[in-house]
Amino acid sequence: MRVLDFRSDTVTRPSPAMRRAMAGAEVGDDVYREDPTVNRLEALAAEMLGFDRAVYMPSGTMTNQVALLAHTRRGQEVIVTRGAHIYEFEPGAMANLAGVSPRFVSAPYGVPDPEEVRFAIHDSPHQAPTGLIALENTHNTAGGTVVPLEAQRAVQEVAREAGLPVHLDGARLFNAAVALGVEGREVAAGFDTVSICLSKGLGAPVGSLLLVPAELESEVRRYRKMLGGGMRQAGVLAAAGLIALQEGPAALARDHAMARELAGGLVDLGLDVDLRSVQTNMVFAAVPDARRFAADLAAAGVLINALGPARVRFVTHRDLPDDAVTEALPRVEHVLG
Ligand code: TLP
Repeated sequence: MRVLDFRSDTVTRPSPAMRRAMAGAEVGDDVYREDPTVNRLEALAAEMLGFDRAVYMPSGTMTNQVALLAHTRRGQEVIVTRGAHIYEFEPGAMANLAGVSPRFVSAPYGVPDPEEVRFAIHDSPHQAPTGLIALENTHNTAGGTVVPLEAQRAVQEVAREAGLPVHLDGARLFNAAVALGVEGREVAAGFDTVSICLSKGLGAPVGSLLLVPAELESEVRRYRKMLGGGMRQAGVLAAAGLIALQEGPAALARDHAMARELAGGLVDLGLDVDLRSVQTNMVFAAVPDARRFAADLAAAGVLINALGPARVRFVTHRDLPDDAVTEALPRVEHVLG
Protein backbone atom coordinates (compact mmCIF):
# COMPACT_ATOMS: atom_id res chain seq x y z
CA MET A 1 0.00 0.00 0.00
CA ARG A 2 1.27 3.44 -0.96
CA VAL A 3 1.50 5.74 2.07
CA LEU A 4 0.00 9.20 1.48
CA ASP A 5 1.52 11.79 3.80
CA PHE A 6 -0.84 14.72 4.46
CA ARG A 7 0.73 15.61 7.84
CA SER A 8 2.43 18.77 6.64
CA ASP A 9 4.10 20.44 3.69
CA THR A 10 7.27 20.27 5.80
CA VAL A 11 7.63 16.60 4.78
CA THR A 12 8.59 17.53 1.19
CA ARG A 13 11.97 16.16 0.12
CA PRO A 14 14.52 17.91 -2.10
CA SER A 15 13.90 17.34 -5.83
CA PRO A 16 16.60 15.75 -8.03
CA ALA A 17 17.47 19.26 -9.33
CA MET A 18 17.91 20.46 -5.75
CA ARG A 19 20.15 17.51 -4.89
CA ARG A 20 22.30 18.24 -7.94
CA ALA A 21 22.56 21.91 -7.01
CA MET A 22 23.44 20.98 -3.43
CA ALA A 23 26.19 18.62 -4.56
CA GLY A 24 27.75 21.27 -6.77
CA ALA A 25 27.21 24.30 -4.52
CA GLU A 26 29.98 26.85 -4.15
CA VAL A 27 30.50 27.42 -0.42
CA GLY A 28 32.42 29.48 2.13
CA ASP A 29 32.10 30.45 5.78
CA ASP A 30 28.75 32.20 6.08
CA VAL A 31 29.53 33.67 9.50
CA TYR A 32 32.24 35.67 7.67
CA ARG A 33 29.62 36.38 4.97
CA GLU A 34 31.81 34.40 2.55
CA ASP A 35 29.35 31.78 1.33
CA PRO A 36 28.52 32.89 -2.22
CA THR A 37 25.45 30.64 -2.45
CA VAL A 38 23.96 31.94 0.82
CA ASN A 39 24.74 35.49 -0.30
CA ARG A 40 22.92 34.88 -3.58
CA LEU A 41 19.91 33.41 -1.79
CA GLU A 42 19.71 36.33 0.64
CA ALA A 43 20.03 38.89 -2.17
CA LEU A 44 17.34 37.17 -4.25
CA ALA A 45 14.91 36.96 -1.32
CA ALA A 46 15.43 40.62 -0.41
CA GLU A 47 14.92 41.65 -4.01
CA MET A 48 11.80 39.50 -4.50
CA LEU A 49 10.15 40.71 -1.31
CA GLY A 50 11.11 44.37 -1.46
CA PHE A 51 13.37 44.49 1.61
CA ASP A 52 16.90 45.85 2.13
CA ARG A 53 18.29 42.56 3.42
CA ALA A 54 17.46 38.92 4.11
CA VAL A 55 19.19 36.69 6.68
CA TYR A 56 19.23 32.92 6.13
CA MET A 57 18.47 30.72 9.16
CA PRO A 58 17.82 27.04 9.82
CA SER A 59 14.11 27.33 10.63
CA GLY A 60 10.99 29.46 10.76
CA THR A 61 11.02 29.16 14.52
CA MET A 62 14.45 30.82 14.57
CA THR A 63 13.49 33.63 12.17
CA ASN A 64 10.38 34.39 14.25
CA GLN A 65 12.25 34.30 17.55
CA VAL A 66 15.14 36.41 16.26
CA ALA A 67 12.54 38.96 15.12
CA LEU A 68 11.07 39.00 18.63
CA LEU A 69 14.53 39.49 20.14
CA ALA A 70 15.32 42.32 17.72
CA HIS A 71 12.04 44.19 18.22
CA THR A 72 11.24 43.82 21.92
CA ARG A 73 12.59 44.25 25.45
CA ARG A 74 12.04 41.79 28.32
CA GLY A 75 8.72 42.23 30.07
CA GLN A 76 6.89 43.61 27.08
CA GLU A 77 3.80 42.15 25.44
CA VAL A 78 3.49 41.04 21.85
CA ILE A 79 0.06 41.22 20.24
CA VAL A 80 -0.57 37.93 18.46
CA THR A 81 -3.59 36.36 16.81
CA ARG A 82 -5.20 33.46 18.68
CA GLY A 83 -3.58 30.21 17.59
CA ALA A 84 -0.49 31.95 16.16
CA HIS A 85 2.44 29.64 15.51
CA ILE A 86 4.90 32.09 17.12
CA TYR A 87 3.24 31.32 20.47
CA GLU A 88 1.58 27.90 20.08
CA PHE A 89 4.27 25.85 18.39
CA GLU A 90 7.62 27.41 19.22
CA PRO A 91 8.18 25.59 22.56
CA GLY A 92 7.66 28.61 24.80
CA ALA A 93 10.54 30.44 23.13
CA MET A 94 8.74 33.76 23.38
CA ALA A 95 8.91 33.59 27.19
CA ASN A 96 12.22 31.78 27.36
CA LEU A 97 14.31 33.84 24.94
CA ALA A 98 12.88 37.32 24.43
CA GLY A 99 11.11 37.22 27.80
CA VAL A 100 7.87 38.62 26.42
CA SER A 101 4.28 37.52 26.89
CA PRO A 102 1.52 37.20 24.33
CA ARG A 103 -1.58 39.38 24.27
CA PHE A 104 -4.10 37.52 22.13
CA VAL A 105 -6.56 39.07 19.76
CA SER A 106 -9.30 37.02 18.14
CA ALA A 107 -8.79 36.38 14.45
CA PRO A 108 -11.59 34.57 12.63
CA TYR A 109 -10.06 33.06 9.49
CA GLY A 110 -6.76 34.56 10.65
CA VAL A 111 -8.00 38.14 10.28
CA PRO A 112 -7.83 40.36 13.37
CA ASP A 113 -10.14 43.31 13.96
CA PRO A 114 -7.94 46.44 13.88
CA GLU A 115 -10.03 48.05 16.64
CA GLU A 116 -9.41 45.06 18.91
CA VAL A 117 -5.69 45.40 18.12
CA ARG A 118 -5.82 49.10 18.97
CA PHE A 119 -7.48 48.29 22.29
CA ALA A 120 -4.86 45.61 23.05
CA ILE A 121 -2.01 48.13 22.87
CA HIS A 122 -0.92 49.07 26.37
CA ASP A 123 1.06 52.06 27.47
CA SER A 124 0.23 52.68 31.13
CA PRO A 125 1.97 52.03 34.47
CA HIS A 126 -0.56 49.29 35.25
CA GLN A 127 0.08 46.94 32.35
CA ALA A 128 2.94 45.36 30.46
CA PRO A 129 3.87 47.71 27.63
CA THR A 130 3.32 46.52 24.08
CA GLY A 131 6.52 45.98 22.08
CA LEU A 132 5.35 44.43 18.83
CA ILE A 133 2.37 43.27 16.78
CA ALA A 134 2.73 39.97 14.92
CA LEU A 135 0.50 38.70 12.10
CA GLU A 136 0.58 35.34 10.30
CA ASN A 137 -0.19 34.89 6.58
CA THR A 138 -1.32 32.32 5.65
CA HIS A 139 -2.73 31.60 9.10
CA ASN A 140 -2.01 27.99 9.91
CA THR A 141 -4.43 27.09 12.72
CA ALA A 142 -7.24 29.20 11.23
CA GLY A 143 -7.18 26.77 8.30
CA GLY A 144 -4.30 27.93 6.12
CA THR A 145 -6.40 31.03 5.52
CA VAL A 146 -5.31 34.14 3.67
CA VAL A 147 -5.22 37.49 5.44
CA PRO A 148 -6.37 40.01 2.80
CA LEU A 149 -3.95 42.84 2.02
CA GLU A 150 -6.41 45.50 3.26
CA ALA A 151 -6.66 43.71 6.62
CA GLN A 152 -2.86 43.71 6.92
CA ARG A 153 -2.76 47.39 6.04
CA ALA A 154 -5.41 48.24 8.65
CA VAL A 155 -3.30 46.64 11.41
CA GLN A 156 -0.12 48.26 10.08
CA GLU A 157 -1.88 51.62 10.29
CA VAL A 158 -2.86 51.04 13.93
CA ALA A 159 0.75 50.06 14.67
CA ARG A 160 2.14 53.10 12.91
CA GLU A 161 -0.10 55.44 14.89
CA ALA A 162 1.14 53.80 18.11
CA GLY A 163 4.77 53.81 16.97
CA LEU A 164 4.99 50.00 17.14
CA PRO A 165 6.79 47.62 14.76
CA VAL A 166 4.87 44.84 12.97
CA HIS A 167 6.29 41.40 12.17
CA LEU A 168 4.78 38.95 9.69
CA ASP A 169 5.16 35.21 10.15
CA GLY A 170 5.00 34.49 6.42
CA ALA A 171 6.05 30.87 6.66
CA ARG A 172 3.57 30.32 3.79
CA LEU A 173 3.64 33.85 2.36
CA PHE A 174 3.79 32.54 -1.20
CA ASN A 175 0.67 30.42 -0.62
CA ALA A 176 -1.09 33.67 0.31
CA ALA A 177 0.34 35.46 -2.72
CA VAL A 178 -0.77 32.70 -5.11
CA ALA A 179 -4.27 32.59 -3.58
CA LEU A 180 -4.56 36.38 -3.85
CA GLY A 181 -3.07 36.46 -7.36
CA VAL A 182 -0.40 39.00 -6.31
CA GLU A 183 3.40 39.05 -6.08
CA GLY A 184 5.05 37.98 -2.82
CA ARG A 185 6.33 41.51 -2.27
CA GLU A 186 2.75 42.80 -2.03
CA VAL A 187 2.03 40.45 0.86
CA ALA A 188 5.31 41.47 2.52
CA ALA A 189 4.67 45.22 2.09
CA GLY A 190 4.36 47.48 5.12
CA PHE A 191 5.91 45.09 7.67
CA ASP A 192 9.08 45.88 9.59
CA THR A 193 10.24 42.27 9.37
CA VAL A 194 8.93 39.21 7.52
CA SER A 195 9.82 35.56 8.03
CA ILE A 196 9.45 33.18 5.08
CA CYS A 197 10.06 29.43 4.99
CA LEU A 198 11.67 27.61 2.07
CA SER A 199 11.17 24.21 3.67
CA LYS A 200 7.38 23.97 3.43
CA GLY A 201 5.41 24.04 0.19
CA LEU A 202 8.38 25.47 -1.73
CA GLY A 203 10.16 22.16 -1.21
CA ALA A 204 13.63 22.99 0.17
CA PRO A 205 14.92 20.49 2.74
CA VAL A 206 15.86 23.20 5.27
CA GLY A 207 15.79 26.94 5.71
CA SER A 208 13.97 30.18 6.34
CA LEU A 209 14.79 33.83 5.74
CA LEU A 210 14.19 36.87 7.88
CA LEU A 211 13.60 39.97 5.75
CA VAL A 212 14.86 43.08 7.52
CA PRO A 213 15.60 46.77 7.00
CA ALA A 214 19.35 47.55 6.69
CA GLU A 215 19.53 49.07 10.18
CA LEU A 216 18.41 45.81 11.84
CA GLU A 217 20.72 43.50 9.91
CA SER A 218 23.75 43.40 12.19
CA GLU A 219 21.64 42.89 15.31
CA VAL A 220 19.68 40.13 13.60
CA ARG A 221 22.92 38.39 12.57
CA ARG A 222 24.17 38.64 16.15
CA TYR A 223 20.97 37.03 17.52
CA ARG A 224 21.14 34.33 14.85
CA LYS A 225 24.67 33.49 16.00
CA MET A 226 23.63 33.60 19.65
CA LEU A 227 20.92 31.01 19.01
CA GLY A 228 23.32 28.70 17.18
CA GLY A 229 22.24 29.62 13.67
CA GLY A 230 25.69 30.49 12.28
CA MET A 231 25.83 27.54 9.88
CA ARG A 232 29.25 28.05 8.20
CA GLN A 233 29.23 26.30 4.76
CA ALA A 234 25.47 26.60 4.54
CA GLY A 235 25.62 27.03 0.75
CA VAL A 236 24.95 23.30 0.39
CA LEU A 237 21.50 24.01 1.84
CA ALA A 238 21.00 27.45 0.31
CA ALA A 239 21.55 25.91 -3.16
CA ALA A 240 18.28 24.00 -2.74
CA GLY A 241 16.71 27.12 -1.23
CA LEU A 242 17.48 29.10 -4.38
CA ILE A 243 15.57 26.60 -6.51
CA ALA A 244 12.72 26.61 -3.97
CA LEU A 245 12.47 30.39 -4.13
CA GLN A 246 12.73 30.58 -7.92
CA GLU A 247 10.52 27.67 -8.89
CA GLY A 248 8.45 26.83 -5.81
CA PRO A 249 5.80 29.57 -5.82
CA ALA A 250 4.50 28.70 -9.30
CA ALA A 251 3.87 25.11 -8.21
CA LEU A 252 1.66 26.02 -5.23
CA ALA A 253 -1.56 26.44 -7.25
CA ARG A 254 -1.59 22.66 -7.72
CA ASP A 255 -1.46 22.13 -3.95
CA HIS A 256 -4.36 24.54 -3.49
CA ALA A 257 -6.48 22.78 -6.14
CA MET A 258 -5.72 19.46 -4.48
CA ALA A 259 -6.86 20.82 -1.09
CA ARG A 260 -10.16 22.00 -2.61
CA GLU A 261 -10.69 18.59 -4.21
CA LEU A 262 -9.93 16.86 -0.92
CA ALA A 263 -12.24 19.16 1.06
CA GLY A 264 -15.12 18.52 -1.33
CA GLY A 265 -14.54 14.78 -1.11
CA LEU A 266 -14.44 14.81 2.69
CA VAL A 267 -17.72 16.76 2.82
CA ASP A 268 -19.29 14.20 0.46
CA LEU A 269 -18.25 11.52 2.95
CA GLY A 270 -20.15 13.39 5.67
CA LEU A 271 -17.18 15.00 7.40
CA ASP A 272 -17.56 18.43 8.96
CA VAL A 273 -15.28 20.77 6.96
CA ASP A 274 -15.68 24.56 6.93
CA LEU A 275 -15.22 25.07 3.20
CA ARG A 276 -14.82 28.82 3.66
CA SER A 277 -11.52 28.15 5.43
CA VAL A 278 -10.13 26.04 2.58
CA GLN A 279 -8.21 28.79 0.83
CA THR A 280 -4.74 27.35 0.27
CA ASN A 281 -3.14 23.96 0.97
CA MET A 282 -4.83 22.95 4.22
CA VAL A 283 -8.06 21.19 5.09
CA PHE A 284 -9.25 21.00 8.69
CA ALA A 285 -12.05 18.59 9.62
CA ALA A 286 -13.97 18.23 12.86
CA VAL A 287 -14.13 14.65 14.16
CA PRO A 288 -15.27 13.29 17.55
CA ASP A 289 -11.83 11.95 18.54
CA ALA A 290 -8.97 13.45 16.53
CA ARG A 291 -6.15 11.22 17.87
CA ARG A 292 -8.16 8.06 17.27
CA PHE A 293 -9.18 9.16 13.77
CA ALA A 294 -5.56 10.01 12.86
CA ALA A 295 -4.35 6.65 14.21
CA ASP A 296 -7.02 4.69 12.31
CA LEU A 297 -6.24 6.59 9.13
CA ALA A 298 -2.49 5.97 9.59
CA ALA A 299 -3.23 2.26 9.75
CA ALA A 300 -4.95 2.70 6.37
CA GLY A 301 -1.86 4.45 4.95
CA VAL A 302 -3.03 8.06 5.15
CA LEU A 303 -1.00 10.25 7.50
CA ILE A 304 -2.56 13.37 9.03
CA ASN A 305 -2.11 15.42 12.23
CA ALA A 306 -4.53 15.93 15.12
CA LEU A 307 -4.43 19.66 15.85
CA GLY A 308 -6.95 19.66 18.68
CA PRO A 309 -9.03 17.09 20.58
CA ALA A 310 -11.67 17.14 17.85
CA ARG A 311 -9.81 18.66 14.91
CA VAL A 312 -7.57 17.08 12.28
CA ARG A 313 -5.48 18.73 9.58
CA PHE A 314 -4.69 17.52 6.07
CA VAL A 315 -1.97 19.44 4.20
CA THR A 316 -1.38 19.10 0.46
CA HIS A 317 2.09 19.51 -1.05
CA ARG A 318 4.31 18.84 -4.06
CA ASP A 319 5.40 15.34 -3.00
CA LEU A 320 1.85 13.97 -3.10
CA PRO A 321 1.07 12.16 -6.36
CA ASP A 322 -1.57 13.70 -8.67
CA ASP A 323 -4.08 11.01 -7.73
CA ALA A 324 -3.46 11.28 -3.96
CA VAL A 325 -6.97 12.53 -3.22
CA THR A 326 -8.65 9.87 -5.36
CA GLU A 327 -6.64 7.26 -3.52
CA ALA A 328 -7.09 8.74 -0.04
CA LEU A 329 -10.86 9.26 -0.03
CA PRO A 330 -11.88 5.56 -0.12
CA ARG A 331 -9.45 4.94 2.77
CA VAL A 332 -11.11 7.75 4.75
CA GLU A 333 -14.51 6.25 3.92
CA HIS A 334 -13.31 2.86 5.17
CA VAL A 335 -12.13 4.39 8.48
CA LEU A 336 -15.43 6.24 8.92
CA GLY A 337 -17.06 2.79 8.58
N1 TLP B 1 4.57 24.68 11.21
C1 TLP B 1 4.54 23.24 11.32
C2 TLP B 1 4.29 22.81 12.77
O1 TLP B 1 5.19 23.44 13.61
C3 TLP B 1 2.90 23.10 13.25
C4 TLP B 1 3.46 22.69 10.42
O2 TLP B 1 3.49 21.48 10.18
O3 TLP B 1 2.62 23.46 9.94
N2 TLP B 1 5.29 29.62 11.23
C5 TLP B 1 4.27 28.89 10.78
C6 TLP B 1 3.00 29.56 10.41
C7 TLP B 1 4.40 27.49 10.67
O4 TLP B 1 3.36 26.79 10.24
C8 TLP B 1 5.61 26.88 11.02
C9 TLP B 1 5.78 25.38 10.96
C10 TLP B 1 6.66 27.69 11.49
C11 TLP B 1 6.46 29.07 11.59
C12 TLP B 1 7.97 27.14 11.99
O5 TLP B 1 8.77 26.66 10.99
P1 TLP B 1 9.96 25.62 11.32
O6 TLP B 1 9.31 24.28 11.39
O7 TLP B 1 10.87 25.80 10.15
O8 TLP B 1 10.58 26.04 12.61
